[in-house]
Amino acid sequence: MRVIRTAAAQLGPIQRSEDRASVIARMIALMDAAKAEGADFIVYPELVLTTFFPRWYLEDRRDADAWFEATMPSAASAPLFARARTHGMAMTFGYAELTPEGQHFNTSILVDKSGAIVGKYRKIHLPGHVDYDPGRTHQHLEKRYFEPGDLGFPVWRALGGILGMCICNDRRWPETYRVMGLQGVEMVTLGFNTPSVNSQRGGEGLEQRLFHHRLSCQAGAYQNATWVVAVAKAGDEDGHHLTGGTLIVDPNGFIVAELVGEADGIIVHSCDLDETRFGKETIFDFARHRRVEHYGRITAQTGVVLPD
Ligand code: ING
Repeated sequence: MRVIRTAAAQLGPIQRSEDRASVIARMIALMDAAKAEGADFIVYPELVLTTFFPRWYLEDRRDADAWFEATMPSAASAPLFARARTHGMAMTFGYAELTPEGQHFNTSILVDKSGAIVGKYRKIHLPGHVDYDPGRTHQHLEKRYFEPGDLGFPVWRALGGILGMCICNDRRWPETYRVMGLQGVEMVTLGFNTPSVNSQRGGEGLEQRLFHHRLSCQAGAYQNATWVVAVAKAGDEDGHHLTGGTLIVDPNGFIVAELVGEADGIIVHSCDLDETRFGKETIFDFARHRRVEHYGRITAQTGVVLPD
């Protein structure tokens, strides 16, 4: 048994007017609740310190820097790191990273029980578009405000196992999980901000979005025999609704816990990393079953090459 008692900590809506101190206070309250349920690891959403700002078009991208963190821990998030150390609780959370060189990433960090940042991931699959798109019911400007991640899909030895991170749209791409699966990952954590309606297909509503969200997380977990912990920022932000769907998937692809509603809240589950062994040693024993000589297109091509 190698159990990580894991809390998935959903944040409800963060309005554009809400400041970081208020958000950090909400995150600390969730951490206290997780501690009370015996958690030793807490997973927070993507871009958790601010509203989901890629919905807002700004002519001058530099004006968006107000939503970024130039240091981490930042002054605003220091109380969260302090509380985590007090609780002896490891954590992950997502934020907008502005590097000293002036680069912009949609980033997630892994912080160990001592409060040290032991892992960093920068979102690779950026959805949306760069310029204002009048054809959309709402904007989704991640390609405007962020660069694609430059750290690959790393994993880290932490909390007695092998952990990895991805972010939101990454969960829809099988390559994300497989690259970590090929490194033996036993738990993938991810945060997400998912608009409840498709800005290009009005008929696609909340239930379809939640279906695709669960499908993506369950497939990634099953096909790589890993736990997946997916945590929403949910609810109505300045009139723009984000889905809930915070959930924990076991290494066989079964959802073992899902949070109902769109407010701040936690689900806590004892995730035994040894439950990954059966899948990794039988149906998804990559060394015995994969035939890489036939997979060339996956890295040779970016887009589709149609037959003659
Ligand atoms: N949000 C959405 C997500 O992947 C999206 C964007 C929604 C893409 C639905 C495709 C379909 O959940 C982020 N932040 O990636």
